[in-house]
Amino acid sequence: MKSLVISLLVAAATQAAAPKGSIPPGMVRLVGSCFEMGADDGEANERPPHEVCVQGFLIDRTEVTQEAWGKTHMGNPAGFKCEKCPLERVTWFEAEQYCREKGLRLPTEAEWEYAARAGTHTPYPSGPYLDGEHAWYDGNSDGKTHPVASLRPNAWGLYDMLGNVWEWVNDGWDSTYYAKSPRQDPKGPTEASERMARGGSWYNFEGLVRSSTRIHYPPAQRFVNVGFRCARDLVPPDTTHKRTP
Ligand SMILES: [Ca+2]
Repeated sequence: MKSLVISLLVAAATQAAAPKGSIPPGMVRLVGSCFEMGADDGEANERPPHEVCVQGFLIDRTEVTQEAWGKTHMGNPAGFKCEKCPLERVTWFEAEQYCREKGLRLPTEAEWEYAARAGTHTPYPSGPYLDGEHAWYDGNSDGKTHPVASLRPNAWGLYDMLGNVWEWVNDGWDSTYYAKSPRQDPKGPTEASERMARGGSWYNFEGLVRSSTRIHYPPAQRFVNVGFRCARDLVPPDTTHKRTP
């Protein structure tokens, strides 16, 4: 527990030092750093844990809501209609298009896990166990999605990274990718028939609602527990790589 507390403090200090600038509303700027991606004690597809470094980037503070999506031309496919709740039943293609039309992009799988961990090395940002204060999962969701940011954020100010809805990321699925992933800004396999989603959802038990849990689906499929959030490169690039202890 002591090391977790230290990690959280270091992480918070690291991100607090991120220079301000023109950060778009609703986004958080994360400085670049290195971290251990994956886990030894999770599912086979989370192994091997491996060090990854990402450049600084911007990421949405919350999952994309139905209210935000409603301003587009694509209609609202959500199963749980609720303006402040995350959009779901969205395909990977639609999510990618939404981000792109806003000058954004889907986060890479590495960026997503870096943001979800917020400097922690434990299964959950809150430690070894999931608590009901940070994530909607089957133990507290009452079988539905909930308005974004209605629970507590992680140490870097990001809401619902775990739970509420799984989040499409840009990477494709390759069962051997973690064993050969580049250390610097991995972007996933160049060819893949399925896309990754991360973080677990309102429907899942706590064993799946972890920072390193990985799942993959055909990109044209819709699920009532899969949504997304967007990210963006920093301009100019932030190539700082401060190691998080
Ligand atoms: Ca989520």
